Amino acid sequence: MDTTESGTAPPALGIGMVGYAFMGAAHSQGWRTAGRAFDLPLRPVLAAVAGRDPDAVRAAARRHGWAAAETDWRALIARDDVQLVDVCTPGDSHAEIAVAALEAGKHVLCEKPLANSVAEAEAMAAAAETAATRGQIAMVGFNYRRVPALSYARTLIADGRLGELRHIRVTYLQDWLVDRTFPLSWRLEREHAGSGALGDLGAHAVDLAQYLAGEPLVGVSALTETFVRKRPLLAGAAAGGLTGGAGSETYGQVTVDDAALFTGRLASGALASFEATRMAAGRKNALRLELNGENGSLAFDLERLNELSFHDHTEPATTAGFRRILVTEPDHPYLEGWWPPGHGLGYEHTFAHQARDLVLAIASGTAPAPSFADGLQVQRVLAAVEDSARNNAVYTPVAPTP
Ligand code: SOE
Repeated sequence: MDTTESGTAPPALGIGMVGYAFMGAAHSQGWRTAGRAFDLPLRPVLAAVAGRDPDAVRAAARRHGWAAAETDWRALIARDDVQLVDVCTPGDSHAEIAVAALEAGKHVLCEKPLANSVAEAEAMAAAAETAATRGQIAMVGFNYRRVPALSYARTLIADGRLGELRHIRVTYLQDWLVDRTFPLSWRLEREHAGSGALGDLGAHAVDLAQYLAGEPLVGVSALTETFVRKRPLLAGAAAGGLTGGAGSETYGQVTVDDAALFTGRLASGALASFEATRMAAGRKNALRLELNGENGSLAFDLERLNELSFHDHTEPATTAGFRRILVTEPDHPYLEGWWPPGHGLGYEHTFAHQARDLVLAIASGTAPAPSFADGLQVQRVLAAVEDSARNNAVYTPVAPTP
């Protein structure tokens, strides 16, 4: 819908997106649908997309509905019809693009993890803080906060339905790297991706744990591993996404982790455990969470994302137990924009919800969540995990006395 109930179109908010692979496609979908599903005070307009390859960026613009294509992200930022810059590039260019966009007076959405290092994330958070004094908004794209069931879980926890939290368990398992011949794409190179499963999947896990608990992690202890250390170099252009592209005969070094396992303590004293891997055969996008508190427990599985399991420990023990809440009621978060109860949402809707919330923050001038400061906090946890894994003291079992 391009008009309000009174028939006048809300003012346009021109979006310029940098990068157009998997995340670019997902963000495009979010920008295309947010203003149609939700009654927004500003109308997202897909003004221009930027990428280095002229033919590929023009094809992406056509496919995903962008009005124009640019081959230089600086030209995209400079456009008068772009008020918000959406950064969907690999992590090594997040800081440069986001800071330049903020300095040029634009609002910014940046994919997760915020950056490849704490130093970059600090610079981005500082730029966002300065820009906020000029009314600009900067948000980091932890889209899973916008799964209705997880948003609703946050409300239940904030309302005290779990009581004092004791445990948070998060596993995020994928399997697209099980195949040893999967080529050495940018996601496997530290200089481009910052880290491996840790930054790619562990960042979501950490953000969700902190978001749901409403408090930060204050300490971690970790193990990381790279199971396949050499992979074929890409024969041609990367296919983008998780499909790799053709590999050559020559092999190169994998410079990131394949898996990260860590424990953590939250500010309140609750204990958390995390597992992130792209090597769990059969697990496609298995982001699973469980939280246990004094008064109850909540569990969630991204592969069944319309559902939330809830156990209310204050109910009589004879009838208490985990029950399934179908999070598709009009009163559940974000559901007012979509289908009747039971008709279900999917992965792509989280990007429409993210776009909606960002537009609302811009229109009302309120601080966004997750902010760049939140992204920096996650980055600090990721760095602490890497430090811990590097320095980990390994205690061997005490040998039984004969
Ligand atoms: C790849 O592992 C990936 O696309 C992540 O980069 C995304 O953040 C996650 O949503 C799905 O998996």
